[in-house]
Amino acid sequence: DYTPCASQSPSGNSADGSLTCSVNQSGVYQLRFEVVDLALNRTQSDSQILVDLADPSSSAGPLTTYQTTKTFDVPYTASDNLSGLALVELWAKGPSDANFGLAGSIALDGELSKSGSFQFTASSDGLYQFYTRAKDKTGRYETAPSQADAQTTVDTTPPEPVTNLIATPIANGRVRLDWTKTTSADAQQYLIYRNDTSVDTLVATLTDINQTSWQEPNGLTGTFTYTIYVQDAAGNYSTKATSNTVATDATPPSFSDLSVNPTYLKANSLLTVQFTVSEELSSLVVTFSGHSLTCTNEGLQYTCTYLVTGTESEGENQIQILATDLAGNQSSINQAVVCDFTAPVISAGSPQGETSELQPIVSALISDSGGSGINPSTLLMRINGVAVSATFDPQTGRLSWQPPLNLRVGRTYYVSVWASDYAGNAALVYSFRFTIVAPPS
Ligand SMILES: [Ca+2]
Ligand SMILES: [Ca+2]
Ligand SMILES: [Ca+2]
Ligand SMILES: [Ca+2]
Repeated sequence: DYTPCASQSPSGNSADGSLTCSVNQSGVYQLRFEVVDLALNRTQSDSQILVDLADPSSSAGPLTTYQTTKTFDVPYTASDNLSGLALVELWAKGPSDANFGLAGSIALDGELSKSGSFQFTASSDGLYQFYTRAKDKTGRYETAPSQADAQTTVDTTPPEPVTNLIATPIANGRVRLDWTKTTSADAQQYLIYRNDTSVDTLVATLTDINQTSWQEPNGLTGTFTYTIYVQDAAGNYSTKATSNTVATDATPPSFSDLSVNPTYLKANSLLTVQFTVSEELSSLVVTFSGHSLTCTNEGLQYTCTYLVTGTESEGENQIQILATDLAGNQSSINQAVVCDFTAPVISAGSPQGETSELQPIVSALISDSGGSGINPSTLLMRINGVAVSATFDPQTGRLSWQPPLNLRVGRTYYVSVWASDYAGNAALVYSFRFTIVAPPS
């Protein structure tokens, strides 16, 4: 039902004027306009009207903490409950502003809700605060908020670079960098890049801007420069500082053409070790059984010698070669040699005295201690001054010979045996004799 809300009693044949109705709720109202003449004829005219009693609402943001460009987008959201949005305004207060000022306005088309963004251009670096105000289609105008909806700091000023960046090769291919720190108070970190001929590699991010040196954690082999960028909190990069070029060496020297002569050593042997190294050395130590060899070199070729005294320990000994390159990288190799100061011993000649065998096996036992062992090429058996082709059994240590023809009955045979070990120690010559007698009949 309709409720009367306003009336007027004009006079005459026509009237102009207006009627005022009050409502206290937003909504769509049906209006019925009735005109009644003096004869009580009624004319009705219906219409409807939308009453919007609520302000629209809107908000600016969100914004990131920093902007690195003067022009950036300020997002907004806006809504209106009934009549819809007519426009939204951006209000801004910059670092040199006493108050918020209108910074932009976007016309809207009656949407009940809308989001979008303003493009804002700051006049200088500093803190910018924002709010929005919306108007609805009825002209209701959102009240300015008591505080900003969003804020951001504009920083378009890159930090100052570090200066005096110097790269210094230190031991084992490592590199130390030294620099003078940035003068920018808003610097937040240093980004250190290592550059070889083709690739820049981020090798460190330092968050202490008072730091003025840094070292490569690992050794490198190659030629490098380093660059440092300073980054501020907003993300601006300084121009780069570039170091001098450094050549580094993390590669230890290597050995080639190693020869050791002789490999079996007796007293008074001259031990000679020869080898070639891959690069210039800062030091070389060659030891044998706790003794140092004396080395000379021609370029990268070394010759080291040691005169064996015979007081070294017998058996296997290690020659150790320890080489250090100019960067301090070390490598070593070992080579075993055998010291043998003890001559073999020959014993147990057989047969001795009288034998009735006409083709006796003639033999002697040869043993060696000290480590090098019997050298078969030194073995010699002579019978009556004539060398025979005796054979040596390394299992039993026996050197033996059997005559291919019968020996002569009644004759005495004189046997001598010679032997040396691999180190060259010669056994005392061993001699014995036997006589062939007639076999018992
Ligand atoms: Ca409204
Ligand atoms: Ca800055
Ligand atoms: Ca090296
Ligand atoms: Ca020996």
